[in-house]
Amino acid sequence: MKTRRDFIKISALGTAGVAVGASALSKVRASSLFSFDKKQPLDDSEFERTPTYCEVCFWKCAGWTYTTKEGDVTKILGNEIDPHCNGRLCPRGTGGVGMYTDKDRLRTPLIRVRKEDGKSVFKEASWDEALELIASKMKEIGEKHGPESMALFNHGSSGKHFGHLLKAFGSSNIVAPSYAQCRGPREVGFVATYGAGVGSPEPTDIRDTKCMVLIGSHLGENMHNGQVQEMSDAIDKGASIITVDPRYSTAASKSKFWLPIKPATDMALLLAWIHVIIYEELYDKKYVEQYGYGFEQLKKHVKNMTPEWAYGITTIKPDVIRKTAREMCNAAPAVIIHPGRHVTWYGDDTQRARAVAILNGLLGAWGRRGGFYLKESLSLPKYPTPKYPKPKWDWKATNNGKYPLAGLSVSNAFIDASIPANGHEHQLKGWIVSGTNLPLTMPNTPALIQAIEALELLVVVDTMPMEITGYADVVLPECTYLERFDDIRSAPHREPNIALRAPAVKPKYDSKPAWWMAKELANKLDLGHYFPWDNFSEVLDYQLQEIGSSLEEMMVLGVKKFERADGGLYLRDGEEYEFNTNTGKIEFYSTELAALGFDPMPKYTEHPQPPYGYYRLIYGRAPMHTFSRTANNQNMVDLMEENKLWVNPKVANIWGLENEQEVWLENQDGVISSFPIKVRVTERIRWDSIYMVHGFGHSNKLLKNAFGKGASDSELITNVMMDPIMGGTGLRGNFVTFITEDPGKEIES
Ligand SMILES: Nc1nc2c(c(=O)[nH]1)N[C@H]1C(S)=C(S)[C@@H](COP(=O)(O)OP(=O)(O)OC[C@H]3O[C@@H](n4cnc5c(=O)[nH]c(N)nc54)[C@H](O)[C@@H]3O)O[C@H]1N2
Ligand SMILES: Nc1nc2c(c(=O)[nH]1)N[C@H]1C(S)=C(S)[C@@H](COP(=O)(O)OP(=O)(O)OC[C@H]3O[C@@H](n4cnc5c(=O)[nH]c(N)nc54)[C@H](O)[C@@H]3O)O[C@H]1N2
Ligand code: SF4
Ligand SMILES: [Mo]
Repeated sequence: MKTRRDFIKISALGTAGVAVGASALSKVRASSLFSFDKKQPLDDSEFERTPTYCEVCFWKCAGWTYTTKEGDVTKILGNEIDPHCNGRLCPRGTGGVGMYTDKDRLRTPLIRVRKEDGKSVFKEASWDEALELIASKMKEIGEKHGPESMALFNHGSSGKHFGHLLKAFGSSNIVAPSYAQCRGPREVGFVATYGAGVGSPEPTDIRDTKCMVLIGSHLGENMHNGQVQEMSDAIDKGASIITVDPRYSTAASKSKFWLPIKPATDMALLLAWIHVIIYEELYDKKYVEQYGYGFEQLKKHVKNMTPEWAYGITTIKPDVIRKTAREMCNAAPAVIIHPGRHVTWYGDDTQRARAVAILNGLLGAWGRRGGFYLKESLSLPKYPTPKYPKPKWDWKATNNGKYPLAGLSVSNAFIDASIPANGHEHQLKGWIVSGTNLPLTMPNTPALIQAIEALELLVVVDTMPMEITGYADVVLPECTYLERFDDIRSAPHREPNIALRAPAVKPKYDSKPAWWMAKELANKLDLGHYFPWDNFSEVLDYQLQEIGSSLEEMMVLGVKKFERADGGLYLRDGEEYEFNTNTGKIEFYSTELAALGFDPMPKYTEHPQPPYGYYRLIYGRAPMHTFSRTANNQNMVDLMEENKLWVNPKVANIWGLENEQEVWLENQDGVISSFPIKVRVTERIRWDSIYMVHGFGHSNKLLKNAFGKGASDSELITNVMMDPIMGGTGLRGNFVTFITEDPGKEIES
């Protein structure tokens, strides 16, 4: 029998530095190499089932929480009709039960009483006491500095409830690191090209693709469910995968071509591909002529960007660059140059996303079967509440005149605007933080700490005692997603669809749902009229009735699909289509970037390479963990307890490093990792880089499973390569060296 671990076991190939053809492994059915829960639904006579959508990551698969008649959660299974998961959850989704059963959960509100040796000492408090304190502090901040100086940092469903509260209070300063530390540059790059962002789930038509190019996008380890399932199916149907990654990823092991690129040089490869496709006249002429703008400028621009030019930069051989370009063209338009998701790498990320968007455009992939489908979602009516007051300033002011194309607020700019010494005209004085563990999420920890120390109020809403809760003035324990209602999930897909999350069990301990906290806080802030419901289920029922469903129906269905309203899933041959850009066309030459003084077409910029004795720090995902949020979950710990440091054998030889040996890392700025990490010597990583899975190295001792396990990439990321176009923080310009003796660093917790 296959165990969950089997699918990530891939034998190491001694091929670092060259492109490889199809390995024996890729002949194995791909679907058997990815692990999903395929168990049949439980017998309904013994169990009750309640609809939910998953909160272990933000793919938000819909499923069912099964409970015994006694009210114990036994299992979570996927909803068969959900297009995000097709009835199968990933290991983290089924393991979500562990979030509910975690013994280390926050149990009661906490108020900080003092700091001892820089560490917070909390006392337990009643809800009334904790909320009263927050409300009085918020009022004080509002009166002293204006309501706009309160900000919300959030990730996930709970943030929506606090967002509503904050807007009612008079501030629209709401931010999520999933923009400027994640997919922001991709959205901006695609908007500049197609007038539309990519969004989530990505409208990549993977199931029907004939060729998919993954550029540092490691689907399979990046376990976004529907995409990974479709990729398995596409491989089984003979699609070729081209993976560009300095590391032999799971995806690389299933690829026809693996291009072990020198990190930070992807732009040169992309430009060389564009060169080949244009100069070998392999692009989609009809499509480019009908929909494209600026083709001639692009052609001139890439004239000298030959595969030979790119070889010297990327270490990818010219014939491999040509071969892979032709591979894409042979499949076009059923081809996807995947836009990636976490794309804040080197500071020119919007421009790299532009190059990806342009390449897709040349191949006619946008709006085509096997390329990108035209997504559609249902917009839900808003529950009637009073109009929000108009803030005097908003998040754009926190950018201090920078990042003109930021489409959403920029978390690092919020941090800058919270540090008084930066002298911003518009400063932030209080934060509510919900569902984001900033110390393990934001680069440049010293700036984060400086900002936190200057705040007049820091409220943290979380389910677990995390690194961020340690800094709070007030901690509010949220119940897990299995214990609460949240907003309806209405995500864009091939067909519009909605999913319901309802509580399967009562909240454990003294934890509460975010909607309740926001409402109670509103009452104390004299804003109760913005929350005219006793239970959030009333809001949901209202919204559902308005679209011809009901809470009752959705409790039975869990997921409901709707007909498309907006035309076809794909562009029809020669169909008129106006893109939402200045020219109404796909802009190979961006008029918007040009008008703002940025390069209208992407250019290769040389980025620093590691100094002697240092290696580039790169990181990524493991299929059984989500960032730092699963590190303490027993179900996930059973599958992977800590991260390891991938080191190339050549490097291990030079340093005399052995498998399982513990090392500490020191970065270019002298920052030393708080914890050691065990070495894993492997050919699967280039010699100029080291790799670790993000989300480990927890320093909060209250996390009994996670404390001190593995190392944190975040604390070593002190050099941030800023994207001037939209404020993204490039995280991959940090270099580390090894320390083999315990440096005796003191750990704060
Ligand atoms: N160094 C480095 N930094 C990164 C990344 C990286 O790979 N390396 N990745 C980046 C990316 S792509 C992203 S999207 C961001 C994501 O980073 P974050 O925005 O921080 O998101 P998570 O890690 O999911 O958030 C974790 C927090 O949410 C809490 N939580 C879990 N469930 C709930 C809940 O139901 N309610 C509440 N209130 N809290 C809950 C967890 O306990 C934990 O404290 O990080 C970015 N930062
Ligand atoms: N299991 C799991 N799945 C997840 C998540 C999770 O936490 N856990 N998080 C989700 C989220 S929010 C996001 S944003 C995505 C992120 O996932 P993706 O967008 O797919 O990937 P990244 O984390 O950016 O990329 C990691 C890969 O980039 C490679 N890499 C590093 N440097 C370079 C370089 O210079 N060039 C190239 N070509 N490659 C490079 C690394 O070796 C690694 O394989 O994953 C999502 N899926
Ligand atoms: S991909 Fe996995 S963790 Fe993410 S929402 Fe789906 S089941 Fe949950
Ligand atoms: Mo992300």
